[in-house]
Amino acid sequence: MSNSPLLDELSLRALAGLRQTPKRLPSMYFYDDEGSRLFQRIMCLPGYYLTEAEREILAHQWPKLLDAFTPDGRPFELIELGSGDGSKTLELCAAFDKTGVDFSYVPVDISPHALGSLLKAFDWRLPGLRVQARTGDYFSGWRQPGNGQRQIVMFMGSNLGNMSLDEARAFLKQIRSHMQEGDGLLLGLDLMKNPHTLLAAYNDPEGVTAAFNLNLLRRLNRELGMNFKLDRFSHYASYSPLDGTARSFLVSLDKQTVRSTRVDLQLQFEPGESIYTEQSQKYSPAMIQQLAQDSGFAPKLHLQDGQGRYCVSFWQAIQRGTQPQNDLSLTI
Ligand code: AVJ
Repeated sequence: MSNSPLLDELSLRALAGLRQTPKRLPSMYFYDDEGSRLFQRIMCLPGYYLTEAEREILAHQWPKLLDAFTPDGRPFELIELGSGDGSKTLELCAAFDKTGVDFSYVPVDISPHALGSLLKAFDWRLPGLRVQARTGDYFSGWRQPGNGQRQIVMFMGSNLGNMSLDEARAFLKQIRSHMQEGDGLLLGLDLMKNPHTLLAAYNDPEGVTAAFNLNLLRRLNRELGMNFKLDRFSHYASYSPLDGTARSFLVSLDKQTVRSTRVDLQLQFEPGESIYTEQSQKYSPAMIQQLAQDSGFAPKLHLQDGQGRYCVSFWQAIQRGTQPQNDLSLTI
């Protein structure tokens, strides 16, 4: 029962998290096949407004984005980190494409399966668009576009929210380090709002989010040889208006011991003890401004949906060491 040298990096991170106090799991661990299917269902839930709000912003306000991406009509490259199957970006690319602007699309994702579907859908709908899919790590294959094209990096779907503010800052700085001055970054970010609305998004009456959370235990049982009893844990979501953080937990309903047959791991749970499984950060306009400033960007556009629930924020990479031109204070 020693630690298998064959464990992949994600399993090792899961294992390390379970050994911490309090116990936790990396949010990437959600997305096995079943978890990805459950997340697709979450995006269709009436209470999970994020997907619909982001779609609305892109569908209604894309001309402002295009103008910010290429004020002079120069060709640009749109690189999307974590594109998935690209279904959310297809409409945006179709709208851009119709104007005749010259751009190419570079989706980057860890799932070759998702990128395969993406290529098919784009080829069907936008056969003239240059699409260059890249599988794997966000940063290892990064290259500059040819002949001085501006690069626009997209990180949508409130995915940044899974990171703590410190982690987000470090990640944004890493993105910045690959960009040239004047390049752009487009982020989809969820905004602070009525805590009841927020809680409902992470605690649906249909129980899909609970199933998504509990699927982590099923995965641990399968991949790490654990013996979690799924009915002895409960999904619990919380939101703190103080720091804008939604958190999800799996709470042990009894005193229990969980073991692995594959790795050296034995977990004790007291009644009410939890595994912290996810954070989903919500931002205020001031926090967004600060994040941009701390990571080498100047915010240029702040687009919200009609109900002010969600924002798509466009930042420009500024010269390192300069103070940003604070354009946003006027528009926020
Ligand atoms: C994919 C990280 C944006 O945090 O809102 C949805 C994942 N978790 N319901 C989010 C999620 C529970 C989602 N993100």
